[in-house]
Amino acid sequence: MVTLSMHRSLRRAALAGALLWPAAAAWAAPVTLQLRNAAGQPVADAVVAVELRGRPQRTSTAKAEMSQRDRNFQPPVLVVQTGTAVSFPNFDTVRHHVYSFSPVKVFDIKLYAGTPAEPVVFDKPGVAALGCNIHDRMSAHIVVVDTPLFARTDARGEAVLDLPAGEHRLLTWHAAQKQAQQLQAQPIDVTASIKSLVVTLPD
Ligand SMILES: [Cu+2]
Repeated sequence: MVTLSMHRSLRRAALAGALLWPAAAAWAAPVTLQLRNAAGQPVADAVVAVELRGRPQRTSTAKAEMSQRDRNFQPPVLVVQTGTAVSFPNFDTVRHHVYSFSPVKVFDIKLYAGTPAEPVVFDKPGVAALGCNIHDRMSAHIVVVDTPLFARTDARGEAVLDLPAGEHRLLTWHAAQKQAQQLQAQPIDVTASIKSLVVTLPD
């Protein structure tokens, strides 16, 4: 027997389901991506990003930080969505002069202490190599992707992304690859039941 209150809650659930349907169509589940080089070894500090078919996604609100501490960039690799405003706080007592000559974003923050007032907006996808005019050995990369689905691999070469089932475009980047300023694309097929995927990185 269906009581009135059951009826109501069923109707509410149906209504909520209907409202949520567009999100449900892209129903996502966590998938562990295990990045390996050609020799089968795990690759740490690599970037993985997944573009859903034909849907480049930019942001106008995301913020991120590439800090300087102990005369090093932290993190060594920062991955952000296209449109992200990146600030460059300096936690050292010395001044830094951070720059990029990479076509994806050419910029130059002249000698500064503390946090420069204006963040740098990374408005094109690609890879920016950073340096410091004062400290030659300081280097880092900012990897910019047209998707909110991105991560950096941990010490075991793994990263977890919430992925909907389907055929997607997987983008990867790591510091040792031959084409230093280009993400590499390969197709991936995510099935509904998949929990992990081994990804072999191109050279
Ligand atoms: Cu410096």
